[in-house]
Amino acid sequence: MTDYAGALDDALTGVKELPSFGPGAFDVPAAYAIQRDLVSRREARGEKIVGIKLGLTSRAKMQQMGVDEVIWGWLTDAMRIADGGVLDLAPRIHPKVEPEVAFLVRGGEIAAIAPALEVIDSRWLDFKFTLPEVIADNTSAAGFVVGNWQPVPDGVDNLGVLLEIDGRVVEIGSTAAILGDPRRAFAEAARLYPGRILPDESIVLAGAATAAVSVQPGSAVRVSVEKLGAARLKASS
Ligand code: OOG
Ligand code: MG
Repeated sequence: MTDYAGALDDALTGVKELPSFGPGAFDVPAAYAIQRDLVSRREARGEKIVGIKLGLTSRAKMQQMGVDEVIWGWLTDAMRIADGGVLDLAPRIHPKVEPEVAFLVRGGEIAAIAPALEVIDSRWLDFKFTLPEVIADNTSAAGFVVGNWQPVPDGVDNLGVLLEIDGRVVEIGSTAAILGDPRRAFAEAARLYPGRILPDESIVLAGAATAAVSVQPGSAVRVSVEKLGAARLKASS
């Protein structure tokens, strides 16, 4: 049997793309088992799980990626980039950024919200994959930035979202794009999480509000979410 987790881990650590195996190679339950195996390899290298991310919670992303189901993956401490910090492009294949919101978990509930940026970097060739393949690849997770945590303001279901690169607006959206309300993404995360109890201090990324945009060397990336503020990163040159 093909060692899919090994092949994906080699693609990750070797910074090389893996061609899709095509439809029917493995199904969604098998994909989550491969994902778990892949992330266990990262844990064996010392990474700690700090939360989970949802993917394909917006129509823009479903259309961009050609798949139509909410998916989820793991976030580790090694993926975190400080707000305003540097995204090292050396270990990346073809990174893209997307605007998100993040939730902080306490007592199984939303304790705080923050504007966030996700860096995705599919290990699949040209970002082309089947639904099980993107799940197996830990839903393309590669990095994330969380802005300032704050109490959830009234009404987060229709906040304006801007993605800017080098001061130019490249994507405009609304938090309404995230399952109608990003809090719904949080409920989905709690439903999907093994055992259904998200540990305290977990971070949940709700999913992108717009399509993702490629990152170029030296680019300054900023996401701003109405009422919540901004989160930033700078790509290495
Ligand atoms: C899959 C990851 C999707 C999102 O926010 O929708 C995702 C991909 O687009 O490669 O993170
Ligand atoms: Mg995302």
